[in-house]
Amino acid sequence: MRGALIAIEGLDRTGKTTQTERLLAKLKELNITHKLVKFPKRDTQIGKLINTYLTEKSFDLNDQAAHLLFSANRWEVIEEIKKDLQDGTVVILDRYVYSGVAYSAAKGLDFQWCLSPDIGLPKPDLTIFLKFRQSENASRAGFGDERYEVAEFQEKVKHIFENFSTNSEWSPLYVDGLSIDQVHGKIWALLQKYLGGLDNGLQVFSI
Ligand code: FDM
Repeated sequence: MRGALIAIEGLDRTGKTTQTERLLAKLKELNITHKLVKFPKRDTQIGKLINTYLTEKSFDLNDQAAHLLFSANRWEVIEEIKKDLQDGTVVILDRYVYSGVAYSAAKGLDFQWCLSPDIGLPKPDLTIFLKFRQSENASRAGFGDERYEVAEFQEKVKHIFENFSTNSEWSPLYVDGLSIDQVHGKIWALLQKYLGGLDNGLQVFSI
């Protein structure tokens, strides 16, 4: 039996990181072998460049080059993730291919072009997409610190994320008006059937 690949996606400040932390604490409490990979993974060579790009406005890259770096950042760690899955570890991804496509396509790059470098990467068994009915995330604490945290841009990203809503593994979760505990409860309920190990192979992203 292999471990499940679970992605948590969402716009900035939808509570993704808080929820991921809650989820990890619960998995630990239940002794379920698990691992978190947060993309961009900022501690690799490529990840360091991405971090500079995101935090220093003077570090200019064209949109295509930036996009390919984000994808390369996934490819550089994918073998390790696959090995963990084979060993039965549940791997939680905080952002993945969907963020990659949505943020770059929101800048005006072609959607299919954006997906191309990620073709062949494993598809999550479940993707939980945290979202607001209203564009409430712009008012949340900390918003505006990094390159992409501009309300108008976030609206575009949100719109492009919706292209994935017909994917079979996609589970949108509205967080408006819900407490951290309530959102956690919903995430936990969605995860149940993936925690005991899976015997099917991993699917991959394709055009
Ligand atoms: N982001 C993230 C991208 O533009 N492309 C990607 O492939 C990924 C994984 O990086 F604004 C953007 C999304 C976000 C920024 O992400 C940093 P975190 O989750 O805020 O660290």
